[in-house]
Amino acid sequence: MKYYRHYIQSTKDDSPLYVFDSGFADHRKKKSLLEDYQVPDYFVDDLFRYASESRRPPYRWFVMGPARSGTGIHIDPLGTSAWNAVVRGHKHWCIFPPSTPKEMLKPRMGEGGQQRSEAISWFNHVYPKCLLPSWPSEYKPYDFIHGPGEVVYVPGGWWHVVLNLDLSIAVTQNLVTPFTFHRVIPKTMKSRPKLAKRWLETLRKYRPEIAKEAEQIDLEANTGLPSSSSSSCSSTSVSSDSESESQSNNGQSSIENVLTKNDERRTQGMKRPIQSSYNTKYEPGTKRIREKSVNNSS
Ligand SMILES: O=C(O)CCC(=O)C(=O)O
Ligand SMILES: [Fe+2]
Repeated sequence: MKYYRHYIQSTKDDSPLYVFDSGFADHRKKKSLLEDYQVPDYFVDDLFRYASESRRPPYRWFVMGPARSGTGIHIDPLGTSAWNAVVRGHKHWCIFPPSTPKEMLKPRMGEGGQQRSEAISWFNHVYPKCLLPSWPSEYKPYDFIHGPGEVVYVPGGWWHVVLNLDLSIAVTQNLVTPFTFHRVIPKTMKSRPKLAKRWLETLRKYRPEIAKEAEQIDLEANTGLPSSSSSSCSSTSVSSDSESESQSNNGQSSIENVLTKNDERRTQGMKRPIQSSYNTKYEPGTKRIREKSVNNSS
C-alpha cells in the first residue's frame, strides 16, 4: 500500500493500476474493515449466504484506484446483482439493459489497441456513440456520476462500465436476492453443479419457499439474460460458457480458476500496469458527462 500510494500520486498511465481486493475479510489486520460498513438493509437478504463461505464465489471487494482507472464493460457472473458504495472520489457509470446487443457495447478492433477492454477506452470510443440521437432509445444507458455516501444497485444481467474520475475508494458486494434467484440458480446448476446442490439443500432447510421455487424452474431453460461477458471483452466477468465445476486444484473450484484467467484484478488484487501510449482524451468534468441518477431516471 505504501508503494501504491506513491504510484497513485505520480501515475500518468492511461489506465492505471486498480486495486480490487476480495481477500480483505480473510486478512488478520485488514478484516477490521468489515466493521467500518454495514450491508445496506435492501441487500441483507443475500441468498448466497446459504452456500458455504468457502464455496460461494468471491463476493465482496475493497476497491481503490486513481483517475482513469476503472472497470470495462461487463455483466456480473452467474446473473448476480451488486451494490457499490463510494467512500471517497467519483465514478462515472453507464448501465445498459440486458437486451442491448453486445456488438453495440464492445469497442471495435482497433479502438483502444491493447487497452480495448479498459474503461478509459470504452469512454473514449463507445460512450460518444451512445450520446448520439441515432443510438436506439431502448438501449440508452443510465449515465451518471456516483459520489461519496451514495450506493448504486446493479441489477443482475445488466451491462455496466465504470471510470474513476479522481482517487476513488469504494466497497462492492455481489448478491442473489429472492427476486433474482430464479435467474441465478440455472446458471449455477450449469456451471457449478456441486455448489448448486449443496446450496439447494441448505435452502430447503432454512428457506423452503425459495427452494420450492427452484423445483418449479426449468433449469435447462434460457434465463432470458445474456451470459457474463467473456475475457476478450471485459476484465471483470466470467464467461458462463467456460464455467464448469471441478474440485481439483487444492479445492479451488473452477469458477475461481476462471476468475484467475479472466479477472486478474479480483484474484491477484491489482491489474497490471499499462504504459501510456496515447494522450487520454476522456476529460472528466467536461460537458460530455450527463448526470443522471439511477433512481431519478426512467
Ligand atoms: O467500482 C467499479 O469499478 C465497478 C465494479 C464492478 O462493476 C464489479 O465489481 O463488478
Ligand atoms: Fe460489475
